[in-house]
Amino acid sequence: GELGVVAVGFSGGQCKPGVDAAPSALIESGLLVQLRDELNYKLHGDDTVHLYKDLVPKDDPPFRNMKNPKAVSSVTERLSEQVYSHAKEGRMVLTLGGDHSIAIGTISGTAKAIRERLGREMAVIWVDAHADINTPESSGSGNVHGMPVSFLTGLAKEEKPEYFGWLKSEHLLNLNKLVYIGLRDVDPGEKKILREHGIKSFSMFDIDRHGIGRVVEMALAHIGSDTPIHLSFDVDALDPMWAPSTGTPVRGGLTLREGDYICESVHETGNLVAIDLVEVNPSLAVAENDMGAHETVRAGCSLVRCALGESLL
Ligand code: DIR
Ligand code: MN
Ligand code: MN
Ligand code: MN
Repeated sequence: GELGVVAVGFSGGQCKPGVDAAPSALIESGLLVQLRDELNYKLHGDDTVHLYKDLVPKDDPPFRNMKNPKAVSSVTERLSEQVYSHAKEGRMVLTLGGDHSIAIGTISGTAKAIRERLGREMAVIWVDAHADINTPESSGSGNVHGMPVSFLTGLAKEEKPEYFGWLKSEHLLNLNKLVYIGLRDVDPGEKKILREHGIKSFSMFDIDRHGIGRVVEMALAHIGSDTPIHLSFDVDALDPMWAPSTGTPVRGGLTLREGDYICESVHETGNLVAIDLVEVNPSLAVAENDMGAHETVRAGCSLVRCALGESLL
């Protein structure tokens, strides 16, 4: 198939440097070559890592409690157009982040393209230790990587174009088309939002209770067959044993096999239209073991290959 690749070296949605180096690390470890030579994808785009330096303003004071609001807004606006231009041609889109704020760009871009091409609303499977559904007002950190889902679903709204006001109805995701897997560190304000809107969520508790096979089955049943799926995978969904090099690791997470299984199952539906891999931060290796970064990059590559069909026999 045809694969649009967008490498996004952006870290402004949170405060730790290094997550902007992830796309290079993933590409240098051979991911794109494997997708081309082993999984037979025709790659569109390039292995240039987009840094969007021209879009990051010198002066970017907090707005409604958000940190780096203009930078995140203008980078995701540009990214939204890039992803849209791949998806409207019918290409699968792979975005290599970057922190999870970039999903404001990727999901808005595919949502718009799928509406135009297929007249359909797509679904999102958000695999993460965190719900990333804070509004600017409910967020304790002010980091926009904890808010993308609230902007993408219209729970957070802003008129000013330089502060996400560029997001229009065609970019948005229906709350009943959103499913979480892997949650285990959800803020009180986010729990209230999940509850009040009845958002479908499978926490680590659900995975322990039912097993990953049943959880994925229930998640896909909620979405419905024949619905285009955007998979947004935060590597911190994995247990730090498998993915230690990430900004906000939370113990008690998915095994690499469980993560790969989610990706394989989504591939198997035939409905995958886009995948994001985010929050790999190669500079955050564990003190006593500098294999951490290498292992995290390897885990990220495995997830992407599984989503793109590596496990098919
Ligand atoms: C926290 C952490 N809920 C926040 N979020 C993270 O800052 O809003 N998301 N780490 O990946
Ligand atoms: Mn490019
Ligand atoms: Mn997370
Ligand atoms: Mn996240």
